[in-house]
Amino acid sequence: MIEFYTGLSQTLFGVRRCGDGIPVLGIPMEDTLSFRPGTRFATSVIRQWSQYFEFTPTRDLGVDVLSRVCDMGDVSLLQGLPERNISRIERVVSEAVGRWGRLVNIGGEHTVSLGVALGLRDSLGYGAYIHIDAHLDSRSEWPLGQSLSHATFVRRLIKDVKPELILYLGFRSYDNEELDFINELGNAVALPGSAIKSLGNYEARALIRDFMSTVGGPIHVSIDLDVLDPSIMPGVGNPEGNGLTYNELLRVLEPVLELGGSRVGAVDIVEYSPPNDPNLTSLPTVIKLIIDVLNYLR
Ligand SMILES: [Mn+2]
Repeated sequence: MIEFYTGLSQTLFGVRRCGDGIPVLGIPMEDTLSFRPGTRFATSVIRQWSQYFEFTPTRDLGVDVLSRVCDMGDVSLLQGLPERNISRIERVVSEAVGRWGRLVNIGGEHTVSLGVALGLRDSLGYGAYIHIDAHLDSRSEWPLGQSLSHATFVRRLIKDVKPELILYLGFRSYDNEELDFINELGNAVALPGSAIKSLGNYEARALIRDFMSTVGGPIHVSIDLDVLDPSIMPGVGNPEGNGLTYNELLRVLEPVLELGGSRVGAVDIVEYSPPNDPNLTSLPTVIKLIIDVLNYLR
């Protein structure tokens, strides 16, 4: 029995509530911030607007995407208690992947991925953490004095969950402290956004195949929407210039999900911030990404 399951007026794309199928879980946690607030509103806005979109993925794989999806609703959270909220997320995710084998999560702030990682580990074990983001989120403290936040949680994830492999994709903004930390890990690879832009699709797939061939356990993919360029994704808390186009994101995301196959245990799509999204300009891209992720999952 899922413990923190809440009621829904509208489900994502009008799909049924879980149920059978690939579960989608809303995690509207927003307890830590360094800049513009608003991610707590993402799940309700995405659910409401998704009613009015066609369900067409970028690539037709012959799959009726939404027929195999169900909506779990949102995790019920406390305000301003990140440690307790992470524990709640851990318990819900652990039960969900135990029952369904996989889970797609809609944030909320990026820190939710720590709770997802813990829940996945508890239930199925943990292989790789794949962090697709403009930032590395690997500071020891940020804001200074705060060791658990959206800018530090990867450090905590690595310490607590001990992934076999950590793959950072698409970063273009960092502190030297983070680069030093990553260089010392020994099991981490960091591919900046500039590299993804200059690779061909075939080269990107070959690289990702090499990285992922070393991993046995479940794969956790975490997508911070600010990896995309602010021209198509202004609706984030911490926008960063010269980001990926949507097709450049798919250049790495498609092989990650296809080569990961049934090993992909969780995909998080986080940091959408409706109050920072003028005319909800970013929302069609957020919705396309959710459909594409569900399409590639096997
Ligand atoms: Mn992030």
